[in-house]
Amino acid sequence: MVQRWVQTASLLHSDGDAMDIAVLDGRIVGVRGRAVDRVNRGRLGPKDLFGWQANASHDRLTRPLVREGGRLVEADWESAMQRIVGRSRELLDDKGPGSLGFYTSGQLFLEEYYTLAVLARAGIGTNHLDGNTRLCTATAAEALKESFGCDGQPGSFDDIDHADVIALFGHNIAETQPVQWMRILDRLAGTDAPRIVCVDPRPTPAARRATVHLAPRLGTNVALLNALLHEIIRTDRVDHDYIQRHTVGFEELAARLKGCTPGWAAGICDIPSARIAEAAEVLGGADRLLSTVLQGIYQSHQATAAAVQVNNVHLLRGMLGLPGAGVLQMNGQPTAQNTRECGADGDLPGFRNWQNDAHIADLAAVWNVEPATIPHYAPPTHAMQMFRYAEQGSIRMLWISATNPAVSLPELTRIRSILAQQRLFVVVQDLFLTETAQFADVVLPAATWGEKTGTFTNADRTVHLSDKAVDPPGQARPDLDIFLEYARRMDFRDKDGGPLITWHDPESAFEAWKRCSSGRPCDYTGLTYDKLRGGSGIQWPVTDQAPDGTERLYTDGISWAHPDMCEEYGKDLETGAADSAERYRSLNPEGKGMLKAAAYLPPHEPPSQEYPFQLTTGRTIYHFHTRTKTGRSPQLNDAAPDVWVEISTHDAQRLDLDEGDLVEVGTPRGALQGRLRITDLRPGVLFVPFHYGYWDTPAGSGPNAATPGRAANEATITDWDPASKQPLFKTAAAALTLVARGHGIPSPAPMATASAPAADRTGAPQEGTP
Ligand SMILES: Nc1nc2c(c(=O)[nH]1)N[C@H]1C(S)=C(S)[C@@H](COP(=O)(O)OP(=O)(O)OC[C@H]3O[C@@H](n4cnc5c(=O)[nH]c(N)nc54)[C@H](O)[C@@H]3O)O[C@H]1N2
Ligand SMILES: Nc1nc2c(c(=O)[nH]1)N[C@H]1C(S)=C(S)[C@@H](COP(=O)(O)OP(=O)(O)OC[C@H]3O[C@@H](n4cnc5c(=O)[nH]c(N)nc54)[C@H](O)[C@@H]3O)O[C@H]1N2
Ligand SMILES: [Mo]
Repeated sequence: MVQRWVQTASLLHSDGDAMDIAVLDGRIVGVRGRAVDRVNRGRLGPKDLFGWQANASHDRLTRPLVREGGRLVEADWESAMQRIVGRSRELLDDKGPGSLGFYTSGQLFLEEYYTLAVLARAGIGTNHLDGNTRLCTATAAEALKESFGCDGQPGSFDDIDHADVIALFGHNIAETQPVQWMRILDRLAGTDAPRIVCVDPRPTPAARRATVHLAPRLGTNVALLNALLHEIIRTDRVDHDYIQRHTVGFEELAARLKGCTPGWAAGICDIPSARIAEAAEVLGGADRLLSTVLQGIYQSHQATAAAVQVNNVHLLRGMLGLPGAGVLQMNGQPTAQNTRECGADGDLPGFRNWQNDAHIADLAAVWNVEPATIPHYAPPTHAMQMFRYAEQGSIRMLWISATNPAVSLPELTRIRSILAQQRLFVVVQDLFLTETAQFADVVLPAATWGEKTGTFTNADRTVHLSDKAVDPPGQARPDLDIFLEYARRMDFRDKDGGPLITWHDPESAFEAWKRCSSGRPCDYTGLTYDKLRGGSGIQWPVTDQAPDGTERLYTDGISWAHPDMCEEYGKDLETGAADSAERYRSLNPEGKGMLKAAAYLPPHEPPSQEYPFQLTTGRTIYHFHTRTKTGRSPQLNDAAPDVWVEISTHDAQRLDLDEGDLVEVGTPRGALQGRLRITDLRPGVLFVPFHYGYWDTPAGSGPNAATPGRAANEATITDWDPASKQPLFKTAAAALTLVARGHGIPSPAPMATASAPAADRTGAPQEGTP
């Protein structure tokens, strides 16, 4: 019997599926979907249904740990906080604010990010604050800034119900946002089924249902998109009136696309040119086009350049701001939007422009500090650069909250060696003794979803409240309380000598954030906790003029690209070189949508004789990231208990490999082992899920002599997109070697997903594969 239902939303993807937590005797005993909510109408995915069990896992951290004589030992909060504050003060005195770095998450709450942003930027005064959103949606943010001058999701999930064409670019939606996929399935089963265009080298469920499935060679998204744009312009499927009124850059884009014919792209992408033309025909013929973009673009070669070309399709066709016509530069993590808008990543709070002195002055006024207090001499440091600074020794303290870089960053041998350095003081704030926590000097036990209150915003700007349902285990504390406690102990002051941080709990933090967001695109001023209780989530901006929120942005042209308003002055998509305010003003004086071209450049690490495969990595429906939660849920763990390696029928046949064979995937960085799954994957490609680290193996924090590598990131490359600085997890060259025959042992891969065994195992190229 359930005693109470407590309102929340899912924290295991960016959908924001609204749900209630069932409470019995102070324990979580289940969840149910919230039928009133606009996002999911009561539906839930497998992780939503089973993931909550991790909260009550027996191995939750319940006390702080500190390193003594090389070992982590239990301590009380007083001594753990004293160590952190002591080291912070020492470093501030000896080396200055640039020696402290904060690496946070896309999984905390808005109130927590905002507090962290204020304490890091105005309290410590460091520029080194970023989120794991850098690995996740930095490209979404950058692409929105490049095209629309500002972050902020243009479209709405409701567009799925209205579109006549849905185009998925590098997005395995059936596995990563299953509830929105259910919505697409509803449409496909109805009388007015949309046509699907799917661009993905794997046979994802969406690819199997697509009108046109394009499986490009990895890292060639820009060539493909340029050909699609070329065809849309050649066949004059452009909305000239929209272009005239709402955009700049059309002539240059059209000129730079000269020669980008389907025939040209066919050679680069290794897709028949007729298939590219067919996709262009579907996109060009759409009356209401919805496009979604995710990691197959963001984590692949030329990430921002490719994501911007998807925006270009919509600007050219005037497909924005109407039911069914919109672009979703999708988020991945549940609260990634908040990391970005609160300035806990490489942005300033409220999408303020670090190069615009008026924005800095405005932020300084909100915080009551001098403008010079807020570092803005350079763009905020991105995560990959922070790890570089730690490697070189200029960052001496790294505070890692709610992320597990010892599994999720590229080239793990390097990451482990950075975290293991004596001179680097590492603080890890987590629920579990993760691979990363094992390198920490201080481990802080955190409360999580269901154990603390806060708000968060999904991929279509829907804000949900997540109420506390149960107490955290032992001495674990909400991240907000930890940050507030640190700020209090550090005694951060404003310019009048008052406390810098004036709030003390989630709701007062939310009210403080509302003041910071006022007048900015992500305006929360019309929201309150009360308004978010009981009914549906609400999409920002929420203001006096839009008290019930805003379903779609850009319903009447582009709103926030004006030079005085914009979040960024733009970058060169090929090199990442930043443009100046003057140049932005001269190119886009009235703040219109920007059509920006990018030439295709070949991937940096092409296959070679030694490394003949292209390696890509990603997800399965049953697991979330490094599995700290889903690996502790029996149903989810059993559904995908160990790593595997996907290969095409064609390559398996050629190399005489069979399902279940144990193979090693090696790159110049490192290697991992897994059992083979033979699928309808594009020939020449290997796929490895990145979920499997070491916490549940005898090796603990990394591979050792007895345990071979199994994390995908043993093999990935230290390289990033020049514009968004997002690391490349989806394009590396790799070698494959047989370790042992499977002799009938199947691979542990799920059977009914993108990992499904190939329909035809004869090795003949499949219909639909290039
Ligand atoms: N079940 C589950 N759901 C999740 C998550 C999870 O861990 N598990 N995580 C959440 C988060 S944080 C994120 S960021 C999202 C990610 O969601 P997705 O982006 O949908 O997931 P991925 O599997 O990373 O990558 C998507 C697809 O990109 C394709 N791809 C690889 N390389 C290329 C390329 O060069 N070009 C193209 N066009 N495609 C390519 C892959 O074949 C893969 O099918 O999922 C969110 N939802
Ligand atoms: N090869 C490869 N690597 C990838 C990707 C890929 O596709 N391929 N995808 C990248 C992407 S998109 C992402 S988003 C990242 C994800 O990478 P990570 O962020 O490293 O992955 P998680 O396992 O989600 O780590 C979150 C941590 O926060 C802890 N946690 C959960 N809730 C709370 C809380 O309330 N408070 C605190 N303090 N801790 C909490 C969890 O226990 C967990 O240890 O991985 C990236 N890495
Ligand atoms: Mo992500």
